[in-house]
Amino acid sequence: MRGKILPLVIAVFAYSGAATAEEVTLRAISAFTEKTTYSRGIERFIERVNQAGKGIVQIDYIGGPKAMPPFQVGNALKNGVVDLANSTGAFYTNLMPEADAWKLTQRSMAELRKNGGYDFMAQLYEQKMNAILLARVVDNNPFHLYLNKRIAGLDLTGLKLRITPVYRDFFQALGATVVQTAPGEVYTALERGVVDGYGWPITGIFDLGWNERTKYRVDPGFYSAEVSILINKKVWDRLNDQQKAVLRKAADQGETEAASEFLAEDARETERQAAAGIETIKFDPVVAKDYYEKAYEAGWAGQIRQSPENGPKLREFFSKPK
Ligand code: 173
Repeated sequence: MRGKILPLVIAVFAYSGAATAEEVTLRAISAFTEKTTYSRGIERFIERVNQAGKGIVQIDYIGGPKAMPPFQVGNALKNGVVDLANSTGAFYTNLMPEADAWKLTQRSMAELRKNGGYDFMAQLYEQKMNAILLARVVDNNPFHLYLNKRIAGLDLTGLKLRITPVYRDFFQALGATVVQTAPGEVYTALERGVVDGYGWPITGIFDLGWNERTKYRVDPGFYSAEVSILINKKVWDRLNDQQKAVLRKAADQGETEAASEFLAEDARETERQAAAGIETIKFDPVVAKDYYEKAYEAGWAGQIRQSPENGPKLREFFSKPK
């Protein structure tokens, strides 16, 4: 008797396991403050997944920098401490210097997914981050230099600026002294006069109240801010096709809408800054061109210095011929 029942019991369990795969819950974290501009992409992604993924896949949002310092998010994702992360390449250059090259893209993600640029980066994400980049949820969003002291030209000598790796090579090339901080420390640094200005994209300076401590924005903007949703590769590989499809769909939607939404938001925030009394420092066209070109020269030189092998290839994929 026993010899017959046991195999049957095992067979039934094995079958039910395969037919009704259990709902999986993934843990997500953001390197940016909850409910601010640069967490919006993942927060929307989570809403969509939790809606479409009932009984299939759910996401538990741990939150932003209160839960984990922003510069540690990349490591946590790599090591599987979290399953999903919202971050920008500049915040995990310690693991993958090439990730900061997203800022230098002059092509759309749709183009990069076709021209091999995305695939090339995907290999590096797998090797160095143990990750898959599911979606770039910030695009068409230039960076700017914000100041509390006037400048007349391209010489930033004597100015101390808050940076991340995004701006380091460029601002130093113009003579500035730089100090790296997480976004959460910018307000206090401005308030105490520890810095004379900071780098940040065109959107989001109102999120943490920096508008109160900002006199000038320098135009033109440069580069293209990148924030992306990453998933740990081992976690991804363990998901079934249905679970992957739910995540993919929400990710694709996020990447597609980011490109157009940010264009509109850039314009709105530019007006909002002017209305808040932030003055624009505008160079004449020749100087402006020089400033803009120096940004890319310094940015690519930095990439190539940090990765002599991959830097030049990324430049091929990401740049538009002049
Ligand atoms: O300035 C920053 O903290 C930074 O590097 C960044 C990158 C992408 C979006 C917003 C900020």
